[in-house]
Amino acid sequence: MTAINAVTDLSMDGDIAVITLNSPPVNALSQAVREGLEASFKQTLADPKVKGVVLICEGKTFVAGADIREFGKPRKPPSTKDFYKLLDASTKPVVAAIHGTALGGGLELSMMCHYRVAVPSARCGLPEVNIGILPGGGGTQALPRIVGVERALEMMTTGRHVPAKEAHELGIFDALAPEGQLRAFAVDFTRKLIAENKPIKRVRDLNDKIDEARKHPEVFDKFRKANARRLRNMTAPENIIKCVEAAVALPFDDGLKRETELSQELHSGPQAPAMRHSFFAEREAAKIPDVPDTTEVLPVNSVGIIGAGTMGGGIAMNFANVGIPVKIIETKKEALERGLSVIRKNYERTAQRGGLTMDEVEKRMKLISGSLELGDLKDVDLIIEAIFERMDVKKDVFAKLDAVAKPGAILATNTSGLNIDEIASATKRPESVIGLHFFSPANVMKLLEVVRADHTSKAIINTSMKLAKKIGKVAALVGVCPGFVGNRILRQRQVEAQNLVLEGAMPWDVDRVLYNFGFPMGPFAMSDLAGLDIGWVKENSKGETLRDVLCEMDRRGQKTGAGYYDYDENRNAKPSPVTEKIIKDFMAKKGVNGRHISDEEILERCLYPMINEGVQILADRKAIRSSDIDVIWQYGYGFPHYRGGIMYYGDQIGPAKVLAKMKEFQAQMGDRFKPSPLLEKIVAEGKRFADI
Ligand code: 3H9
Repeated sequence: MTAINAVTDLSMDGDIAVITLNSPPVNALSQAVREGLEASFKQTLADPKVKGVVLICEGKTFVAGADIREFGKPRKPPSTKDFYKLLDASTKPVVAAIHGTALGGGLELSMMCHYRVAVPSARCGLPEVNIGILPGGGGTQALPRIVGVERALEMMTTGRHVPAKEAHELGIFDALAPEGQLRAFAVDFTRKLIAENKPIKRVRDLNDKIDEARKHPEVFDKFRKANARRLRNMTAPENIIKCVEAAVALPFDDGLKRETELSQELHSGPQAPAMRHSFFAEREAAKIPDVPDTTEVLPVNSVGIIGAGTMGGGIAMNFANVGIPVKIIETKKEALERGLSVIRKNYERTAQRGGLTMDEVEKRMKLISGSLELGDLKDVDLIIEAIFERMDVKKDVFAKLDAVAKPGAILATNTSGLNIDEIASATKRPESVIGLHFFSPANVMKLLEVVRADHTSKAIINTSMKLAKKIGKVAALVGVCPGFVGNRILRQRQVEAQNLVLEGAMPWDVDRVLYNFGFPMGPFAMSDLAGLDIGWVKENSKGETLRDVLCEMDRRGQKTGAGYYDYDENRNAKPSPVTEKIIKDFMAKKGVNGRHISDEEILERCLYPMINEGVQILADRKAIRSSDIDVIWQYGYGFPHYRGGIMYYGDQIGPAKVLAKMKEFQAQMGDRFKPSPLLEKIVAEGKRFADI
């Protein structure tokens, strides 16, 4: 074995050269890796003793892409596109041997090689769109030549990780190797290519899939139209589509040039840095300063859930999905059966859409059992309480759990805002109590707020953060306060949305502004979807708020066919004259003369109080860093990723402007706009929210 540089080795297996990259954690294409690759390709391709080359990686993965940490800085040569020239000129076969993930620049590098073999557990994809850029290492020109235009557009605009079996069927991987035998398989594969005199397969020469699209140029506009809603406001997908148009219309090298231009456009725009921030924010959120990675992780091999309602059922699915058995406890047989049947229906719906086989549905359902006895949770490692939000009832449940659960079991509550210290006080083991706040629908939403109470042990915090990753969630650690971090900030927006409506804006005006900003829906559409009657009690309703009046009229949202909006039979929303009249009556009663409210004012009044609350949350030490708040709002509330998160957005506007506007609104409308003292302080010190 010869070391080419610190991250690249070269060894010979007979007449096959094996280039091995070893650059933890993910073998990203840092400058050192690019230099190592260039030197080893040059050396092996020029060496007459070498008949073929295998490129393989050490560690947990093949190359997972360009080194994102180098973005935004001047890039030094060689670039990955330089490898095209080397490999295209080669008369010896070069085979990429893939395990883990071949992503972005990693997959591009492998597509420059002449063949690709992979183990069945490998995945591949071009996920650049998720960081606001495009596959700029030739991927937009190479992939359509292998998988066809439509599939390439789908892969590159979703950034999906394609499993090995599918990649093999699509022709991305030429062969699948037995698990654990990748190197030997790849060397044999290369030897066989040579023995059988197989031609060198250069992606630039593949034309049949491109020819197909030349006959159907309408495919691009069809794709744009079909995906308009999903891709709205984002700049990267449109540039990706343009690159693929170039792949179809231009010779390969001209297509590469066009790709570089369109890639540079994205790198210098605002969305790429925002999405890069999101990428690192998500990974940073997993790090807890006083809970090092070396902290004990408790085994979680079984889970108990109290409550078979929508939340309990959704939470249960997360664990069954990763093979952890779950026992759901209910007080009544009918409620338990109803809950289990909803879970089954959810799985079956996924199966109908092709997301699961019926075998997998049955396997997962077998992992979920029900019981009416709390005592049946005596052996489980983690218990999550998911019943309705009443402190007295939760305390009662936790006192009972204390008597039943085994020593060391994690006792979690899914409360969305109650005081977890008080809940923990019902037990004799507050160190075992933690909040695991899932978001609805719990089997879909990616966010998990892990809520640290006063006495929660570090082992339980570490275990919860690791467990979140295992079940596919993005976790952020927050402190106990009403609404925790996400809902505490949401409250600001909800209050202001209501105020705007009582001053002259209509619900659909507020919704339109926030939708256009990039949220999946506005606050009123969201209330209609969730149900206006959540937390509404008929007996106590006195028609004092807009919501009271709507609920009293049985306009309780989408489920009743009307709420803030009117709905047709397909649940399409229409502005409602009924709601408009109620609002106008309210305003008349209060003597308010409605005025036109600009879109700018709507946006500022909804968003700036949220940013201000975020600052106060940091002052109260209820979130560790401002980027954790970004993660929470992106994954729990649909804040657009391409804007980097609510606090990052605040930094782009500038803390000084946020403060000035808050003061202006405070003077006009009162102390609900009172700036946080910390906001005043960071503006005085010329700092950013990210510095807090
Ligand atoms: C690209 O390729 C552009 C090209 O088209 C242009 C021409 C070449 N760079 O996620 P994890 C770090 S754009 C730098 O917790 P997992 C990450 O920050 C790129 N660092 O592990 C973390 O560091 P730390 C296209 C990276 O096992 C550590 O690795 N590729 C990169 O859950 C572990 O990460 C992508 O977008 C990187 N590319 O998941 C793939 N990737 O420990 C992005 C990771 O200090 N990466 N790190 O916090 C991923 O999707 C996941 O990291 C992966 C592993 C699935 C690979």
